[in-house]
Amino acid sequence: MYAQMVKSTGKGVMSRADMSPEDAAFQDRIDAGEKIEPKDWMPEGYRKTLIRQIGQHAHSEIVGQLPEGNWITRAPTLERKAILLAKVQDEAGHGLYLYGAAETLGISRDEMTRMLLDGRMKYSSIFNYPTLTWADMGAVGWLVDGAAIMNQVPLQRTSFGPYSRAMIRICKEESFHQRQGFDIMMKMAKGTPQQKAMAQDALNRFWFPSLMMFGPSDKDSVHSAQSMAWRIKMNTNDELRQKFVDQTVPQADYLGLRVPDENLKWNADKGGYDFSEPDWEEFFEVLKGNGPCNVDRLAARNAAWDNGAWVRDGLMAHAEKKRARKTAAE
Ligand code: BYC
Repeated sequence: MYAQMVKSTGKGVMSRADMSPEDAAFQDRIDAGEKIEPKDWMPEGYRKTLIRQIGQHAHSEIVGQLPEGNWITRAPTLERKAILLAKVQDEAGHGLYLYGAAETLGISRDEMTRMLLDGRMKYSSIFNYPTLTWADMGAVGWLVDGAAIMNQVPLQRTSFGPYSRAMIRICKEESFHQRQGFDIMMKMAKGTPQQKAMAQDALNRFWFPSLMMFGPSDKDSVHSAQSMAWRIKMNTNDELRQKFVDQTVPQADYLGLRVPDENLKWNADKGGYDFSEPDWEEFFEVLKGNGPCNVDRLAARNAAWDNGAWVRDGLMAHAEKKRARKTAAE
């Protein structure tokens, strides 16, 4: 059985012997590659893990609009502005599909939002880094969306139906995002020496934070083993990180840029690059709220929530009036 073959990383996997008959029947469905739909029976841990992961993913899409939104008014041309605006709007859409998928598990979007705003739910560490120059728009599209795609393409086959269907559409749009980022990098890297230096600087700052997006190393990953047994995750964090490095280094070479890692070296035996681990201490500090932009990001989301209260109240009052009118007419 697939579930029993999964190597235990961090926390282990529930063994067959410890499973209730319902748990075992559920695991059989997962092992047979069946999709789980919202009204199907599911273990509480499966439901909670999905709410945590899909909710965190949705929040990442929403908070992820902030570092790029920062550059919409300062894009260098009208065309770049229109493209960036469309990309940022796509991220809002991704957040909405994902909140919708999580809501099928019995939690409301309002509740998830409250949990983001008071720090009970996370969003991706990457969005706690600032976007300082226009070249950062290139690096974010190329590296951040590139890492997101690497993680999300396998999630199209994840076991929970609504999540896997949301990922199919999201991945199509992410491919466009990554290409627009690479296109900005190409223009900058092949431009003036000053533009090339900006592109290199953006790569220097975004390289290791992008590697952190895949989560802690497998030995420190708390959820990977059980999430893989349930086919919520299809790969370990380290597997995806390695694939990302192997895909991205030749792209940096093509741009004529240098990946900021002295230990980066092709390893013919493993058929992939050896590379330095990110600074995990920094990663866990960012997760605790101590990254360069954590305070700003949460302040911006809290302000958006507070400033939008009148819109939500107005919509609720309108819906209530409509309902009352309909009841009176019946
Ligand atoms: N940032 O046991 P682990 C995007 C937490 S792209 C923050 O390995 P898991 C976008 C983890 O939650 C980004 N927290 O966890 C791109 C756990 O803490 P809790 C969004 C992280 O869940 C461009 C603890 O560390 N993509 O949206 O098995 C533009 C232990 O980790 C991070 C997704 O969310 C991190 N980087 O694996 C706009 C993809 N890494 O919850 C938007 C879906 C780990 O126990 N998510 N943690 O307190 C996943 O694939 C998995 O959740 C992860 C982590 C690979 C991220």
